[in-house]
Amino acid sequence: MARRYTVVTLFPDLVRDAMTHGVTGRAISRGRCKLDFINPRDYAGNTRGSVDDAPYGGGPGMVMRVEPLRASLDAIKSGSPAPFVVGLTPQGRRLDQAAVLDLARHPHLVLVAGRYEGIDERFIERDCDAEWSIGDYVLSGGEIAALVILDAIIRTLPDVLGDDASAAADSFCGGILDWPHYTRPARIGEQSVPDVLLGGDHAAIARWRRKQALGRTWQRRPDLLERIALEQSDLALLREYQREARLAEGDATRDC
Ligand code: 6GU
Repeated sequence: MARRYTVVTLFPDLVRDAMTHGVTGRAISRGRCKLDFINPRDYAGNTRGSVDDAPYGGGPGMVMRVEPLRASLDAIKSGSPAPFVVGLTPQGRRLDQAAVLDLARHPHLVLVAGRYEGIDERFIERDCDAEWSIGDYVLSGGEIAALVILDAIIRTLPDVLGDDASAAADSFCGGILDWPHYTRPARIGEQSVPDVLLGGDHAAIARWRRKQALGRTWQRRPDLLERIALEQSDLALLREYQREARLAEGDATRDC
């Protein structure tokens, strides 16, 4: 069965339009997944008619009301097996590739994009199965977070990427960064492609790539390396990279 994704949002067009491009657009048009939308404004009810209200306790901004969100979920749930409901707010756990792979297992995922100052906590508490954030910065709403999450999930689905190996080789699959990539021409001014990539020795190329991936992770994201146990062969490659990096740094200092 194709995966189903429902976004609860006040701005369905924003999310729909962005999803029509590239990998996600193709996945949808080929029926690998289904994307639909619910606008809480359509469920605002006739008591107040608005989707937001002032915060209890005072302070700036408005808070999204429980009833339109709850009615939105009721509209989705009628008929289908229970979906997994995710609230998107900066207060959620921070998304990473492991979380993406976990979310990708659900046949039906509902992403609730918050707007205004926040969502009434009772909706998060009672109606959401999880609360996720996409990083330590504040967005004006959860729509862009929903796009990020959907893009990340959909590219992991079977038969979505042209070459399944390219999903497996992505940065973070295996917990480290990707190696550097090059294409023609082999030389642009004084910038040339590393010789090993031009040679056709596939074992040497694989070794060079692994070493670059490990080395760049060590330089740029040491926090990632702390979370994984490296095999002896990887440790040896990383030591080699570190030795070369220190030599290059020594050369640079001498040049100054
Ligand atoms: Cl999910 N929502 C908002 N509004 N801001 C964010 C976020 C989500 N994740 C990071 N910043």
